[in-house]
Amino acid sequence: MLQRIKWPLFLIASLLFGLKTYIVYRFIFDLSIENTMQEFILFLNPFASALIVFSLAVFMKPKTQKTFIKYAALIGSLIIYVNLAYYRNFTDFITLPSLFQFKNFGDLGSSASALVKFWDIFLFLDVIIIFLLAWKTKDRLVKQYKRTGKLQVMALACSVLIANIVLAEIERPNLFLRGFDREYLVKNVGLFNYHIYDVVINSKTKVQRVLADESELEGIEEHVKANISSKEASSEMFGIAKDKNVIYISAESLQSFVINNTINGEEITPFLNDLIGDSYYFENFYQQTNLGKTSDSEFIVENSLYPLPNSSVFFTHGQNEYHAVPEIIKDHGYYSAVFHSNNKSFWNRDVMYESLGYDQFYSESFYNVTEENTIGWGLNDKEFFDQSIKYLESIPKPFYAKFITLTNHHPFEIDQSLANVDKYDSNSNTLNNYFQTVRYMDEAIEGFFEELKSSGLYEDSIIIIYGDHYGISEYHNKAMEKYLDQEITPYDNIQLQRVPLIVHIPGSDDDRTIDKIGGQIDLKPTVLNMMGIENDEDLVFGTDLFSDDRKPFVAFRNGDYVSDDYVYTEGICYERETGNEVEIPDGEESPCEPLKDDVLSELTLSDDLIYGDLFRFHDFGENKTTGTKEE
Ligand code: GP9
Ligand code: MN
Repeated sequence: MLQRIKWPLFLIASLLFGLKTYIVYRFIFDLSIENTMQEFILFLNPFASALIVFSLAVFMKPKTQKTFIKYAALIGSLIIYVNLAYYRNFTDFITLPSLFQFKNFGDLGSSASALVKFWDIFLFLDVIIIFLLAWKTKDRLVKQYKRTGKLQVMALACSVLIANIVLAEIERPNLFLRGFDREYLVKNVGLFNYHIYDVVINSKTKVQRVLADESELEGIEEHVKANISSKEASSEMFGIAKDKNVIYISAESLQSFVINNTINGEEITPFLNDLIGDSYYFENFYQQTNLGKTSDSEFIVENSLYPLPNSSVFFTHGQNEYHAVPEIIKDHGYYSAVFHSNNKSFWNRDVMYESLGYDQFYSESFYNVTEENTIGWGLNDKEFFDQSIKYLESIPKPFYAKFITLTNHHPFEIDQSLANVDKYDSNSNTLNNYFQTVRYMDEAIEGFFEELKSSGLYEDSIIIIYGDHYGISEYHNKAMEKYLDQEITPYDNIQLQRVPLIVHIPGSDDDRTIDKIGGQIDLKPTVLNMMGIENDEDLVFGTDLFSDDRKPFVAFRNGDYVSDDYVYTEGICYERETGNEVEIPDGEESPCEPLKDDVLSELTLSDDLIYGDLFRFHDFGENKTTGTKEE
């Protein structure tokens, strides 16, 4: 029978190994496949990787080819297998840094029986066949390739790989830039390309870190001292939330334009509108995220640093030293937890949350997620809050808890039986759908408030709700113009970056709508001040939103900014109040000019801090986090 086999060994190995890898992805790893395109990419990528590696054999002498193919198959299989053992324990893929965390392998060792199964031997079936073929067929399946033969083989391998990458990029735009999730990477480009990506990203990060030294910190410390920590925090709000639970709700894709607005005469967010009447509401509060979307908003809010320009900082700098709120408040007796029913490795959260000092992450595996209670990306928000309450009740008090909603996520599709407002009617399905999922989230948050009240947690808590980033991108401006019944200029694009910020303090009757400008970067100093935790030696780029002594601008990642008087975007200076372009007489400087450099230098300082992992050198003073303001 062996006599009948005529295909070259590298091709047979590619097919066998590719097929095995596909079977492992599809049936052994728990990768979620949502559509046929994803299914196809998952099928294609194992063959793409296998072909690229095994076809290198054509550049070798026949004898060496056999050795190369055999050991490439063996090593490749071992890589898959070690990942599988790791995955069985951590439901995640190996990262370069995790290889150096020996505690992980300790964990693996203690449960070896659960990780290694008898039938795993079948995962090496392809290797066994390849070894047998190499042995039994003598040199029949290997030959010396001519130049054109080599080129043809490589062209085939590269085309399959390119097809794979192009399809992956279509399925997940900016996959490599943003990283997203190890599961996404493996699903789209395969385990081996994921490992290459991981090694490149981590090496780049490590090199930057090694090259950085303490001296770089000076400029940053000076800037922060001169421009930020010298500002007075609000004395009126200082300590108002001392020893209270702090509950954050990160409201997915919630933009300010829906607040107090209607769709076909119906309020879109009736609950939030009511709540605003009983809370501090910041109506000129801007989202400042970049490629990392939700994770960027989390990063900004917890650290008061800017997101990175070219990557998701959660993904590329998840193991830096930070001085985030969860860590700071630990010394004040706080327990911290995040609640988010998505895969824990999405945005590298499982790694980053440790660096931020979170005590507990209630990710998808803590929830009962079924087809019936899923909307779009995962567990629907109502179930999410429902199922979270028992965990919230059980954690130590006072706590700092962050809830990240999911239902109001692009493409905002919802079963019509669950929709309590109409769809909009425009050329954009995204905008048309948006109102329904926003309403759903509004109802879910309302339900959560009720549950907080009935569990008795409400009175001892302050609740902060903010929109994480835009939901409707500029791409949908035509439809937006129709909905808002106005032309959308670059100025309006900036104004549409406003997201609601609601600070609700149960029992307080000093509630108002505040029109001062502010951004996500300001939340850390604001909240710490409310908690009565002084923060003088910290390195932050935001100032207390309740204070009148504030930094004069809200910066966006691309250098655009908003100040009290102006909105600067696309190189144009607008009056903030009117949205009119500022007329600049010939020879005079634009009034937007002076702040432009301040904005850029602040962004650069924040980047340097992250790239160099400079917090490791910063001296937080004697009372690193325990200082309390003198009365
Ligand atoms: C994913 C959720 C949504 O876990 O936070 O992420 P996004 O796509 O908005 O960044
Ligand atoms: Mn989001």
